[in-house]
Amino acid sequence: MLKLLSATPSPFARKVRVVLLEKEIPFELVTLNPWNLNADIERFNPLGKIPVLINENKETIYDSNFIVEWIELNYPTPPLLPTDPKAKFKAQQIQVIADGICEALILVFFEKMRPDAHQSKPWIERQIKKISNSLQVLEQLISNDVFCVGNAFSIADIAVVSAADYLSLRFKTYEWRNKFTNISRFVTIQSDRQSFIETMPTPQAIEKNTI
Ligand SMILES: N[C@@H](CCC(=O)N[C@@H](CS)C(=O)NCC(=O)O)C(=O)O
Repeated sequence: MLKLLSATPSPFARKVRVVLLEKEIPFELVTLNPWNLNADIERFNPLGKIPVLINENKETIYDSNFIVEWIELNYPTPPLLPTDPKAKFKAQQIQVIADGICEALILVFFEKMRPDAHQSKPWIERQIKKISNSLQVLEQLISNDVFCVGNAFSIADIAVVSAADYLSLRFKTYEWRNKFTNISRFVTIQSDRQSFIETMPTPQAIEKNTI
């Protein structure tokens, strides 16, 4: 059986969990905290990051985008990566932007965990600008349709919902829903989906002295 190393707040692991649920692929979920020093994820991924998928041959697959491609190749039904080149391009583009928002947000989150005197305000501002600019682009790319790309549920929808819910979890003061109403409407429409309900992000305690 496939095994997924995951963490409860992780938007990247969530994308993979949603893909596995949507395709009804049985898998063992192993929940870790990648930030804790004893998590020892390097055994599976030299980058020390989750998600990591371990397949039946004990091969380790990491980086959520690559995991999604691997799953799509091996479990094509239902398709979650469009096959039409233009649609695939748009879906991948949306995924890259949504993931980038999460990466910038992680940097803000950890910078803010430092004592005030050690925080770099320009660094935080730089990351927040990436988040705002990217949300602005997503706001344009997401029309008023139910799905981000064409008429089918895809990785683009999964990536946007994962990023948006992660913003709500980690950056409450940002109030993205007031600023980006297309994204907000889209996320509300999608929120009834069982795979999203089952994978709503929740915080994990991070040990002191981790960063
Ligand atoms: N590009 C990677 C990002 C994965 C990532 O940043 N994971 C975080 C958790 S949300 C992590 O494990 N961080 C631990 C670390 O950087 O040491 C992906 O898409 O899988």
